[in-house]
Amino acid sequence: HKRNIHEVDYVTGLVHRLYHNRTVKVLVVDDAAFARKHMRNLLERHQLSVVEASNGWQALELLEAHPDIRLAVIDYFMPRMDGLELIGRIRDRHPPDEMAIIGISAHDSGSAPERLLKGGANDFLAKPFSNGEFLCRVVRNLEDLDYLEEIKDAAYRDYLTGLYNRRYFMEAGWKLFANGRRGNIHLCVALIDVDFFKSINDSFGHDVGDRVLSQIAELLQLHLREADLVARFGGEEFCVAALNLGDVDAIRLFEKVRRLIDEHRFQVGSNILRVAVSIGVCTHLGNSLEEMICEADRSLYRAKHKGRNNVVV
Ligand code: GH3
Ligand code: MG
Ligand code: MG
Ligand code: MG
Repeated sequence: HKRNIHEVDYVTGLVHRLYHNRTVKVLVVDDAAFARKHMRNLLERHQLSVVEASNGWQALELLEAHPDIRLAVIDYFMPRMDGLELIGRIRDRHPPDEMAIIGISAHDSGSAPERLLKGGANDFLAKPFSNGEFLCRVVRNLEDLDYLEEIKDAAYRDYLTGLYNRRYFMEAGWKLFANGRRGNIHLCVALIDVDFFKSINDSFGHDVGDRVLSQIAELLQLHLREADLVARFGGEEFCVAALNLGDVDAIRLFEKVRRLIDEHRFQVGSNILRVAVSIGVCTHLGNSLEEMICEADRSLYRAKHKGRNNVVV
């Protein structure tokens, strides 16, 4: 049994490396109870957490109840709703870079592999499969999701502050704007620029400046709502798309943000610094997101000219 032990070590090692301290949930969908049990045993032996469905409807319910399911292993031949139809329904809500699907069917099931893959499965496994191949495919598909997440983070996040970057802001903000146009949400856009930031760099060094920017990012994230979109737009400039605030509430919110930063003591090493920001806000939905940002920028310009450390709408 040496080979088996090696397989187990390989997979356990990968699962451990990928998911130490996290449980990863796998959905197993098969109308045959013995097949579900077999897959559950294999997955649980490697610290993966398993939810089981014996048909498509149950699978869809479980996906609603467990939004953290990362991978679904789905049998092709099932009564009423087959694996192909189920995959189609899952893909309406869960793209393949967020949830992986492995389709399975008997090795002699004709075009099933091709249909499952075209229908949205990330991978295919023919029955009967060895324990080793099953586990390797599970782990490889989970690993690919992790790689994609890393790549997306690198593309969409700012390295220094961990906030979203301008690219993400424009993509996600565009969707918010479209929602605003449909009347589903109210959107306002604010640009926040640090006052006299160059002098912080000049007096204390670039490193200290970096730490101040990171702390401002933390303050923004802490005090804006989760649904609000916060991004680092450029050097010492941040952009916020805030949802569902009336004009008065928007002014109040950004006035609060301004005051918060003004009153905050930024501790960097042995230095304790005070920093202020100017904020320009656009509270009415323009013709485009870009137009709203321009409007916020004009307000920001006025805020600077009025003497900085203030909010202009
Ligand atoms: P104002 O009140 O008019 O906004 O003055 P300011 O000094 O903040 O504006 P200015 O545009 O003249 O300078 C911005 C400075 O921000 C210059 C640049 O070196 C600094 N900066 C941009 N990105 C970074 C960064 O990532 N880290 C650090 N430490 N400084 C940065
Ligand atoms: Mg079946
Ligand atoms: Mg500035
Ligand atoms: Mg600036």
